[in-house]
Amino acid sequence: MATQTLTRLCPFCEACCGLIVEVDPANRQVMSIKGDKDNPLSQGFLCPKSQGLKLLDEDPDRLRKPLVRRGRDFIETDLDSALDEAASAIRAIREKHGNDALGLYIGNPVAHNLGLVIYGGIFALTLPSRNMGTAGSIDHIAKVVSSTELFGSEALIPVPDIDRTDFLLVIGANPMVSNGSLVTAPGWPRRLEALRRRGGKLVVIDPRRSETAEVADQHLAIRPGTDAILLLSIVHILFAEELVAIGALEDITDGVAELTSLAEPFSPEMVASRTGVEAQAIRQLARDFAKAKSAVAYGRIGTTAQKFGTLTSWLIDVVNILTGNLDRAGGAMFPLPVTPALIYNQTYADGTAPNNRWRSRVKGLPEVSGFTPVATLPDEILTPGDGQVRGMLTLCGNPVRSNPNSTRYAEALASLDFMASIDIYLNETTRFANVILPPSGHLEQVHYPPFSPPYMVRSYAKWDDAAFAEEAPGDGDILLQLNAKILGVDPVALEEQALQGMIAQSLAADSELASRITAAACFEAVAVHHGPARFIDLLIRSGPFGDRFGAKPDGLTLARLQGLPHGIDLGPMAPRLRDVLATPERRIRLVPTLMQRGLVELRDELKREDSPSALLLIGRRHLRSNNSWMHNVAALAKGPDRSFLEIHPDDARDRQIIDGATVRITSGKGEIHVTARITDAVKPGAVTLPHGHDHRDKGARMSVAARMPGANFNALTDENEWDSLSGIAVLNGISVEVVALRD
Ligand SMILES: Nc1nc2c(c(=O)[nH]1)N[C@H]1C(S)=C(S)[C@@H](COP(=O)(O)OP(=O)(O)OC[C@H]3O[C@@H](n4cnc5c(=O)[nH]c(N)nc54)[C@H](O)[C@@H]3O)O[C@H]1N2
Ligand SMILES: Nc1nc2c(c(=O)[nH]1)N[C@H]1C(S)=C(S)[C@@H](COP(=O)(O)OP(=O)(O)OC[C@H]3O[C@@H](n4cnc5c(=O)[nH]c(N)nc54)[C@H](O)[C@@H]3O)O[C@H]1N2
Ligand code: SF4
Ligand SMILES: [Mo]
Repeated sequence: MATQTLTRLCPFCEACCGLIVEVDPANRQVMSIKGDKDNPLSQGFLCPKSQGLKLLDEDPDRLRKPLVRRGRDFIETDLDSALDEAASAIRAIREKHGNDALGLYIGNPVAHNLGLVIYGGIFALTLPSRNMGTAGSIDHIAKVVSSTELFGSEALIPVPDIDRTDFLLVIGANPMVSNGSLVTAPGWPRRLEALRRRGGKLVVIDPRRSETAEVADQHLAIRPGTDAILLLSIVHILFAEELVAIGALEDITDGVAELTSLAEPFSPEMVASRTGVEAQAIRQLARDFAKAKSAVAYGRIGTTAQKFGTLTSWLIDVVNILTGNLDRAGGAMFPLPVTPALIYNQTYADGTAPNNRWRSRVKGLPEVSGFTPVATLPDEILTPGDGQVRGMLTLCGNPVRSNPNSTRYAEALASLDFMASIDIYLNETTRFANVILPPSGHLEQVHYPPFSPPYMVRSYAKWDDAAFAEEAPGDGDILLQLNAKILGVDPVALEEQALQGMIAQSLAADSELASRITAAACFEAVAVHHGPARFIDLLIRSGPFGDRFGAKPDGLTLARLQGLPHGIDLGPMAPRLRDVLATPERRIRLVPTLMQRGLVELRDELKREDSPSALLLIGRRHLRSNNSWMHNVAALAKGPDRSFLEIHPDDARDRQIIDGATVRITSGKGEIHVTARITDAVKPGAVTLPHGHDHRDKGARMSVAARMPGANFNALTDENEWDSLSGIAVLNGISVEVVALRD
């Protein structure tokens, strides 16, 4: 047995950890997966999910052959027949009912799959529909909209410089478990330890004493959904105590006076009872943050997938700006990526923001970056009329677990004329498909993280060739073939046309490059590679670290990157906002018009009273889980029930709930039964539960996951609750009643 040792970036989350993978290529076997100590970014860190690279392949339930529906059953078939069946059904729908009748659901793992990102772009361009959406709309688009309004571009999302900051304020994120999102900094435990060792401070604002709060200097337990008013109060204090010092960006920042008066009413005393955080603690936090040598506020899903997601995302950056911490070392910075953002990368054009340009047909949710919020796709499917969705394609998505009111999502999918899925499992969602197209394993595909470069705390790149010969086409290849079949064109021609389009775009935006190289020569240069690699070569070479097609002979090319087993570290973030600011007036808009609208809604919300018996349900993540999947891998799924409700002792006592009791949780949308665990880690009035559980649906084929205890969080969430500025779904701060079940 001849084994080989190769390096790989883990494709399972945004951390992009470097792995050492020992394989036996002849037998297509993975012997071991370890952290790569020589990877400059991750330095040996890895989490248990990394083992999925081996275990997912070995899972007998993982689909290996395409499935097509025949009555109630699926039968296996060959890829060509399955693609033909899908293509002709989709073509028929588009011809009969129009472009918008085909919906596209782009799930989270797409963000980690190069082929799907590149060919997904081609699909969206050549088969346009208003009913395309991404998991971003149940995840982070509130931040996308806030960055667009502040800085003019979706691609300008500031990243916390955690390796150099003196004060890290984490709001609604739990990177000790999630490993970070919208920031690629593998190894949070080591990095947070380093922060403390250099005398820095970590403060966490979270309704739950999370694993990150456990290692923090201070934890402020906030009432769910009230971050925006807490942040407004911090802004109030910064002005009242003359702590505002914008520094280097002052001359390009508008709206300071306006902000002063907007924040005026939000004294800490005024917001204390609503947020559940004492006035003195808010005041001290504002002072500590402002006085730290460098400081950065960072927020994630607890601040985005909530009622005031855009306002909260905006205010986080406002605090960074007012304290002089935007675009400086130790603050919130804009990474210089080796390859640019490939999704959510639009900027203001002719004075118009790349969002809100149109609204969804049925409920009027705003578009962002050309995408409709996925949570409203069931409305588009179930509501008759012009533009009704009749067919769906899902890419790595499980909306029947991940989206609000998932019960209705299932009903909607069941009512479709046709559905196809590119997925590795027959699960809660794909069971509604007519055709399921499974890709080859991860190690049979090349890997380059398409989504993460703009969020890396150091400019970094690594390319992974396939470890095993391909036994079936990869995800991207399947999508390209489907795309070509729907259009009735040759896939090679379709891809080349797209590559030529990207080259033309690059040259049009880069006069220096265009003055030296023709599109044809550029094409020839990158065409030495195959498939999506050609697109990446183009982006690397024309990018800030590239060889600029000969002008910088020492610069990076894909070929050079292929020879670097641990990738290449091209240095820390450096100030750059001045050069890339993309608002029409090339200035920072401290108070964008959109936010003023949001503030009116926020003031109305302050007047609303909750039912006295209601509790506010928020999410929780588990280290060995990945949203709604990886639950069929026994080694990751084993262990005690994780799908329990965390409830504070006071709330449990009021409801006569004892530890370990089964409780019923009800919302306006549904009910579930789970075990209650009493803990003071959660704030009174709040309860926590992980999402993505319960895999017992009839027709799914996940034998391990089906035995895993758990209930579906999103049976409770409401599809009619969204952040009006971005359309992001409200997944945190759900009003629920909890009662003990007596059987
Ligand atoms: N192990 C593991 N890692 C993952 C994932 C996974 O499922 N498992 N999923 C990946 C994905 S897709 C993403 S997007 C990231 C998410 O990355 P994170 O956002 O870091 O993930 P969470 O652990 O959900 O942390 C959100 C925190 O917000 C808190 N919270 C909830 N509501 C509020 C609120 O109203 N205000 C405040 N201040 N806090 C609130 C919760 O208590 C929780 O601690 O994680 C990624 N990494
Ligand atoms: N209540 C609540 N709901 C949430 C969240 C929350 O915090 N609370 N978090 C939200 C967030 S941040 C996200 S990102 C979404 C995620 O929601 P989705 O993107 O809808 O789905 P996932 O749960 O990530 O499931 C991924 C799907 O992709 C398939 N898959 C995995 N790997 C591959 C692959 O390599 N190729 C192919 N073809 N298929 C693959 C899996 O089988 C599964 O069907 O959930 C959201 N939903
Ligand atoms: S944190 Fe875990 S899942 Fe994420 S990239 Fe690293 S090893 Fe993979
Ligand atoms: Mo996510």
